[in-house]
Formats: sequence, structure tokens, C-alpha cells
Amino acid sequence: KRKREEVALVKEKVSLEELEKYPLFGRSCYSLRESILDPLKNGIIAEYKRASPSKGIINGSASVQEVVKGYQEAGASAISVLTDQDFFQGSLTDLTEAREVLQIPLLRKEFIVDKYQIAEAKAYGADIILLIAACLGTLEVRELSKYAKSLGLNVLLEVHNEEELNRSIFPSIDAIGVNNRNLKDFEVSLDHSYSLVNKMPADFIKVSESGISDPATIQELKKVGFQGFLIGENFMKTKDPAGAIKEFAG
Ligand code: IGP
Repeated sequence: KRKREEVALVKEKVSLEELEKYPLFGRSCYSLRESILDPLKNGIIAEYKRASPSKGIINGSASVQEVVKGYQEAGASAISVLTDQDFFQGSLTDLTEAREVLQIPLLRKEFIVDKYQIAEAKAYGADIILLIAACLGTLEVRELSKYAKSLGLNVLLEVHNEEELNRSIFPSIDAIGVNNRNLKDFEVSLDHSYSLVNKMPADFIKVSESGISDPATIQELKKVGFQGFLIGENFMKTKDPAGAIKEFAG
């Protein structure tokens, strides 16, 4: 049954030319760099995450608009919204609903493998796309990041080790995120951030992603040079994710 639904969905997809006519497609995007470096904001890229493959349901009740509005009020630099349905129970509808209440950069958190998904990100309200080096070859990172730039989107490159970092850096990338979680076995260690930070070229915004669960860790990561902090579960696992980020960021 699942398969049939998927086929139906693929068939209903509009063409790239149609996406370009969506009202949100023509927007100019908020700058990730400016928002991360804004001294009035806290550097956190706060994520709306209902579920994950490693944890199952994280929060089945908090509404996307309430949560992201609260994150924004608490001083978050940017917002991340999962759009992957199968593993994270997200959707493009969540992305657009988030856009409606935000005046800060919004990341489409998705496993992006083609240009269509990038055009879709813009058309549904994103300012930032994620390119995961573990899922892409060097040429794909280059082509997809150039295409995203041509649409005015910001590009966050995600790496997990030095090999991925060395083969994936292009001028069309704005920020580099070290994922502390291994996407293959879900093991989490902040050591990935600490060991890669000095190998990241100076002209990119440096982000540490996943497994950050206390403010002291942010201070440590700042000391070694990180400017952005992508945090989901630690906020979403509480009844009131917006309250949690407020307490966390002080
Ligand atoms: C957030 P955490 O541990 O705070 O919930 O992590 C974010 O880094 C994580 O959701 C993530 C992710 C990804 C999810 C980072 N890279 C790629 C899906 C795909």
C-alpha cells in the first residue's frame, strides 16, 4: 500500500517551472551568516523535530508554529524544520507554516540529492538548504550548492569526518556543520566537532550539530571557534520546547 501511495505522490509532483511560480519562490532570503553573527542572537539553529530514527517519537503534540515562534522569541539565530516524512514525520507543510511566523533564516532539513528538492525548498519557504557530504559526491556538492546560490539560498554543508570535509568545500557554501552523530550507527560524540574545527577554512561559518544538551557545551564549542549550534532533541523532548530554549540560552 505504501508503495502505491508513494507512486501517486511522485505523479502529483508539479514541474520545476510550476514551482518557480509559487508566491514564496520569488522572495529574497534571510542571510544565515548575518543572523549567526548577530550579537543580539544566540547562535542556536533550533530544530522542530517530531521523531527520529534513533529515538522514535520525540514530541507528538507541540505545534510547529508555536514552537518556532518561541524559538525565535528566545533569540535563536535560525530555525530548522525536518521535511522528511518516513524517518522524521516532517513535511513541506511544516516548513511553510514555520515560514509564516518567522523573520529569521529557515533551514529545510532534508536528504537533498537533486535540484528539484532545492527549488522546492525555496518555493515552500526555506532560506537555507542542507547538503550532507555522506550522501553526495564531490561534483554533486558543487553543482547543487551552485544551483542553490543561483536561487539566493544559503548552503549549509554537513560533514562527519576529515575526508568528507576535504572533498566538499566550494565557494558556493556558506556554512560548514560537523554532525556529531554518525548517520550510519547513530553514535554521538562531540569529539567530531573538536577534532575537525581546526581543519575548517576560516571563511565559512562553523556549526556544531547534534547531541548538544547543556549550555556549558556551547561555551566550550565557542571557545574552540564554533559560531552556530544545531539543537533539536534536547528542546523537543520537553513539553514546552520554547520554554526549554529560553532556560537553556539564559
Ligand atoms: C539536531 P539533536 O541531537 O540536537 O536532535 O540534533 C540535528 O543536528 C539533527 O537532527 C541532524 C539531522 C541531520 C537530521 C543533523 N543532521 C541530517 C537528519 C538529517
